[in-house]
Amino acid sequence: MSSWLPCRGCGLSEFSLGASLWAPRHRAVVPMLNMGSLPLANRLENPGSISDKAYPLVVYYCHNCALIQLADLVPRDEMFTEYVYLTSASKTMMEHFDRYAEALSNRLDLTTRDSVLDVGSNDGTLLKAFQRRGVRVLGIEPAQNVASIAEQGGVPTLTEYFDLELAKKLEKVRLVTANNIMSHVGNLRGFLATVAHVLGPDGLFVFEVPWVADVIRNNSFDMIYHEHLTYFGLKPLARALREAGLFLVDLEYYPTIHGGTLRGFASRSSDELSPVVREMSTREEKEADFWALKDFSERVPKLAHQLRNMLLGLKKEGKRIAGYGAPAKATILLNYCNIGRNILDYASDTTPLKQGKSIPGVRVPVVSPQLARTKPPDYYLLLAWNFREEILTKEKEFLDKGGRFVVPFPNPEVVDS
Ligand code: JHZ
Repeated sequence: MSSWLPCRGCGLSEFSLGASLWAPRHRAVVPMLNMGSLPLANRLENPGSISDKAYPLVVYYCHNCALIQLADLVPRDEMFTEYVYLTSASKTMMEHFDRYAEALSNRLDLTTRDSVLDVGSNDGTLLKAFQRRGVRVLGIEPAQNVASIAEQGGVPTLTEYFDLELAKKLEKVRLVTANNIMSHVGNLRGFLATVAHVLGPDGLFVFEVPWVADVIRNNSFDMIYHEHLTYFGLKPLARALREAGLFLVDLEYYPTIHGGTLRGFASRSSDELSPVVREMSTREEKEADFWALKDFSERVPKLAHQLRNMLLGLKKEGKRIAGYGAPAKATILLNYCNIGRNILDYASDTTPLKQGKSIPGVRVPVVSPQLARTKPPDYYLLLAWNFREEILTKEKEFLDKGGRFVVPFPNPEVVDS
């Protein structure tokens, strides 16, 4: 474990690690929320090789550029060499990325002469959607197992990290995409400079990031994990892009994707700046600042107690409870709230790569939905809460038979038919 000293957004190197946690100190990066030591979110454990490894998880705020971030870095190979998250695991995301490719193909009038480079291309879901529209594609994906799934599906993929050395070998492209990647990048300034390097003169950089204003508003503290090094608000985001010679010219907002996602559009010129950027920045102003983060940090432990007590109450009534989904964020929710096998019988997940393993720390086994259906619980804790609509629709029969869901955010609530 190492510490990244300068602020990931503006490069400020003054860290104030101690004493007064809340004093808004000028021009320093300060710790705001200490979540203790927690396991890596996506490191599901194989039976027989339980490690219980945990790493500190502390959220910092930069008083210079307002970027919310982690400072302690877990070596990236520990997190990304083998990955269990597949974009194609949900219908919602498949449809989202299909619409994404359609919108971008139309916006840029992409033809067979154009190429799209997708950084962190995962199983190739987005690039396949571009291929269906006749565009040339290349994926960059460091996780070997996930990159092979993309390759097998016909998506050319380099199993590499995206850095300047690699970018120098690539041709300039019309469109660079990076979805749910920028939060994972240790050297954000270097990453953005690399994007600028590979982008053609009239190129567009399009990216998606979870919006920190939504994390704060929805209380979804389980979005904080070691992989997510940066929690983007608009002001620090626009600033970091500018320093790489890119301008945030447009924004779209997807409230139901990962609990609230921003799609940003950046180009080399600010000529086509959309008024939406200013409107959203004004809207965000007080939602992702020091005080909003401070209030959130105070709410988090209380919410964790509330959720645990609610589940313990159900257990006392003799109810059987299981987890629905085994997303990365479940590792954080369950470990931080101390919800273990005494509360959850199992977590059901559709991803074959996750089944047969267990959620680290709490050791809750992950089973297939088919197996779960043979031992249905009375209550499902909705760990994949970002797919609430998709899941509640899919589980109509469970609900109709009297089954219930506990939805953890924004405040724990029980949902029935
Ligand atoms: P899901 C991912 O986090 C990974 P995760 C990543 N680190 C990131 O940055 C964030 O997204 C933003 C399952 N499921 O998408 C499939 C069912 O079992 O919330 C998935 O394993 N049944 C890149 O892991 C999990 O739930 C279903 O009906 O938190 C959802 O994972 C559905 C719809 C899903 O991402």
